[in-house]
Amino acid sequence: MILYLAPGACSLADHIALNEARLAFDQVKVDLKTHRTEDGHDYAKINPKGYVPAFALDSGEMLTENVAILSWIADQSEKLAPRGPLGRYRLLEALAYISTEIHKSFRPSLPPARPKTPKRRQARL
Ligand SMILES: N[C@@H](CCC(=O)N[C@@H](CS)C(=O)NCC(=O)O)C(=O)O
Repeated sequence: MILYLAPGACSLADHIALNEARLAFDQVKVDLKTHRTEDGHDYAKINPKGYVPAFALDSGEMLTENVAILSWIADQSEKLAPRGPLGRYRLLEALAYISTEIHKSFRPSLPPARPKTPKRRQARL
């Protein structure tokens, strides 16, 4: 498994959860400004959404979105998955709250996925 991450980004949550679940994984840093991986690959080909995290499973399938990746990790570990009939929904409740209500307040400090104005248009302004 490979976690694509960036220092100081929300991929830290997946990094912590993988360690808490004691799962073995490789990590590849992504430069969010150049959109290249530390090993020189074009990140757009790995995750066309352009942001981290992305998580490559051993099957070769790619998972994106923190809610999905963190849910997958929780499913691998009894320690992380809440129990009981509402356990799965409590997990989704917490992940949705963090992802939508808390994470959005950190977004302005991160570089945008793509320039807000197309480059050609910017040159004319
Ligand atoms: N919807 C995504 C958002 C991920 C996200 O916003 N990642 C930020 C880091 S915390 C990022 O990569 N920003 C750089 C960019 O958008 O190019 C998720 O919840 O996983």
